[in-house]
Parts: sequence; structure tokens; C-alpha cells
Amino acid sequence: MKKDDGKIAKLLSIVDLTDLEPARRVSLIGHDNFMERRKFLKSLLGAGIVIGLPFLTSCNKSNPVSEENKDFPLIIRTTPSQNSTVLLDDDQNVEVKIVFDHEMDETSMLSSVVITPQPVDTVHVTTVNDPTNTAEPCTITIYTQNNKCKLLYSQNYSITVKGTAKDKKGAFLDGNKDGQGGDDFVLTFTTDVKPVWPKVLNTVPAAGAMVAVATNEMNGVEIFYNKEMEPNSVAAAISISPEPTGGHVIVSGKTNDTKGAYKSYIFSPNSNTLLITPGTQYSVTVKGSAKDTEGYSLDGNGDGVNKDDFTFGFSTKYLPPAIKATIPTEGQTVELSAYCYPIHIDFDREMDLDSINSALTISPPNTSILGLKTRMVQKSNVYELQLYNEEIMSQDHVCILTTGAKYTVTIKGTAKDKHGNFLDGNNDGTGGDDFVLHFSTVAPSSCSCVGNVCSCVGNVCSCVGNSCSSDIGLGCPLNGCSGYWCDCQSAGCPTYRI
Ligand SMILES: [Ca+2]
Ligand SMILES: [Ca+2]
Ligand SMILES: [Ca+2]
Repeated sequence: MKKDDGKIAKLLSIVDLTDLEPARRVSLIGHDNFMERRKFLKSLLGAGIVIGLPFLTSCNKSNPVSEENKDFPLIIRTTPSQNSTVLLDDDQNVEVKIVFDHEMDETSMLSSVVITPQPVDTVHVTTVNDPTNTAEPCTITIYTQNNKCKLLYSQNYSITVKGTAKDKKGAFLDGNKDGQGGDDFVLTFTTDVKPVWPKVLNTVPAAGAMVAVATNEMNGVEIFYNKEMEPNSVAAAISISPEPTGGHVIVSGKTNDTKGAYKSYIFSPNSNTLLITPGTQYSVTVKGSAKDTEGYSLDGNGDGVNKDDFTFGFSTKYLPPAIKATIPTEGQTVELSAYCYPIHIDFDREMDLDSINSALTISPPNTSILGLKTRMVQKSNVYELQLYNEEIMSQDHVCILTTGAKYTVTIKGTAKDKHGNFLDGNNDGTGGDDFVLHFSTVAPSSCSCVGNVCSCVGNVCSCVGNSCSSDIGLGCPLNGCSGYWCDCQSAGCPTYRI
């Protein structure tokens, strides 16, 4: 090192070093051994010996370091960048880092960094020197906790690194990059307005709703949000208790649903519905850890502070089984041209057939020698109770209905579904009462016959001899119909009947 030019080494104090080992007796005077002295003094401090340090003063106050240190440290990069607008994260935090082109003195850095307005929490500064990283040998982190700085929304911040910050060699910061050290660097940035937290707008079923089901399944649970949610965080945040039968699956995303733009849907695996147990109170929670696609956490209770849970509950119960439709319809007059006629009663769910058979009466009674039979057939959205005599004759018709009669079919309220719920015969929402169906029968209006061939227009008719007759009480004796009832469909006398 050169001798100082215009600089004066000033010794403030000294201790008697004669008790130390000769090798460690190093002169405390003179610049040539300055670095060696620093090392030595450090060891003295480590040994509990307190001494005064010499410091350098300058005749030229604008250039407070020795001229051999013209290589003043510069700030080469900042996070946030200069004059930027900063989005604070979920915790109102932002990462603040300042990168220097020199290794910097940690101690000087502690007193050189000032942030205004002052954050609510205590500000810390950590200096990390990395001599192996020649591009960015020193980075300081300014933080309040977890390496991030908690700031306020909608504020103009400035972070000053004073010109008193110095590098490892003692050269002071050239904050304004004019080639001279000892002046401040100022980073200014603005924090953005408070973000809109994600929250739950509504749910289906609604909170506190009673869900009445015909079976052990209901539509999946829908949760609608004000913002698009990040599916994985939402899936991890949603729970339903008790666990639905066979577990549950959650999907989240955009929707065309008029109920909301963004939703989560909870349903059962291998189903679009949710398998539940009627008579159960369910609770659904979306934890505050659910995040939107911007990374902001849920404001579950909607109070403007995020990171709290949303919870709602609903109950389930069985609806009593109900009848959705019948053939014939209530009060219908049936043109009984075919001797037989279908009687169908559609239930909203599968019924216990034994209980129906015990509860079923038809008046006047069916007198077919084949006896009256019943069965339940699953259709698209109903279970159809079919009354019939003999399947091979006519798929599902009840025969020997009398023309000109008034029929009454009754199913008592003792009929029940597979879960033991009694029939709601009068469809008032409460089970245990009778269902009654009335209809009348009349003879067919007309049909025509050519030779032995019956042809009917609009109606099905029976044939007697060579003529068509509406008298279904007689047989068709000719042309293979002898002894049998027959009816003609679109043409001919095609179907035998016992
Ligand atoms: Ca400068
Ligand atoms: Ca909240
Ligand atoms: Ca009822």
C-alpha cells in the first residue's frame, strides 16, 4: 500500500502489549500493517482486551477514503426495482434485496440502511458476502421476518443506503455513481393497493339447508367463489365431515353456471353425485390456506382479513317415496279395444315389491285365470310398477278388464321403498298414506274387416268370424283364431290370446 497522501492516521488509544507473545506484537501504528492490525485487534477483542482503533480522517470530506481505494462500491441491482409498484404477498410482505459489486462490511451496513416510512415491525439487515460470485459478491436482505419485509398497502417507500456503508477494504458507497464514495443510494417504490381476497359467495346446498333425497345420493356440493381458485390448494383445504360414502373428489375451476363464475365441486368417485347417508348432519370446511390463482389466501369469514376458514353445514333426510305418473292417468276413460290394457305406476325410486303386493288392490278385481302379477322395471328416472297377467301374451297388460266399468287401484301407505320409507300416497311430503287411482273402461269405437283379415284404424279390435267386432266378450273362431282371443294390430289377426 502507498503511504497516505494527505491522510492522517490517528491513534486514539493503545494498550501495553508486552505481555503478549512476541509474534503477536504487531505495530499498531502505520498504514502498511493496517489489515494485519485489524486481524490482530480482532483477536484482542476475542481475548477480551479492549483497545481503541485508529481511524482515518480526510482533508477532503467529499472523498473520505484513501485514494488507493478509488474503486468505490456500487449498488448494481435491487429488488424491488427502482420506482416500481410492488404487489405485497398474502402477509403484506415483499422481498427486499440490494446487490453490491463489492464485498461489504457487515457492521457498517447495519447502521447504513434506513427505510421510510418505518415498517411496523423491527427491521433487520443481513449481509451475505460471496467472494466466489464475482458478478454479485454482496447481497443485503432487508426484512422484518422470514426474510421478507412487512409493509403497508398503497405507500411510497424509500430505502436509503447511506454513504457510510463501506466495503471490506473500507471504501465508502458511491450511492449516486459519480465515481466518488460517501454518498447515499435511495431506492424508491410504491406498494400496490390491498388485493381482493378470495372468498366464498354461496354454496349449494345453502348453509343450514335440509337436503331431502329419494336414495342415498344427492347432487354434489358446490362452493362458489369471487375469484378463480388454485385447484391444488383448494383440494387440500376442503374437508367434509362425516366422510361421504366411498370418499370424495374435488374439482375447482371456471364454470358456465349462472350460480357463479368459479366453483369447487365435491362429489363421489365414479359418480357425478355425492353418496351420503340420509339423516346426517354434514359439515364442509374450506380452510384459509385455500389460495386463488394469484396466490392470495381465502378470507373465509369475509371480514376483510384473509387466511381464515369458511365453514357451512347441511342436513340430509329421506323423502318418502312418491308416485310420479300412471297409466292410465287419474280419471282417464280407457277405450278397451284390446281386451287387455297396461297398468303402470311410476315411483321415484325402487320400491320393496313384497310390501307393494301386500298393499295393492284393484276393484273390480282382476279375474284372469293366470292371476295378477306385479314387477318393478327401472326406467330412465323412475321405477315402474307393472301389473300384468301373462307375459308371453302381451308384454305387460292386464287382461279381462271389463268394458263399461269403473276401476279403482289402491296402494296402501304400508308400501315402502328399499330403505323402509313408507309411501307418500297423497304426495304431501309425508309418508304412510294411500295412493288411489281411478279410471273407467269403454268399448272401442270402430274397426273394419276384409275377409278374414282384421284391419283397424286408430283402434285395436277383436275379430269374430269374418267381421270385426267391438264385442270383446266373444272369440275369433275362424282361421286359426278358434278358441282364442285375438286382436289385430296394424293389419291381420296376428296375436293369439288365451
Ligand atoms: Ca458518489
Ligand atoms: Ca377473514
Ligand atoms: Ca302423504
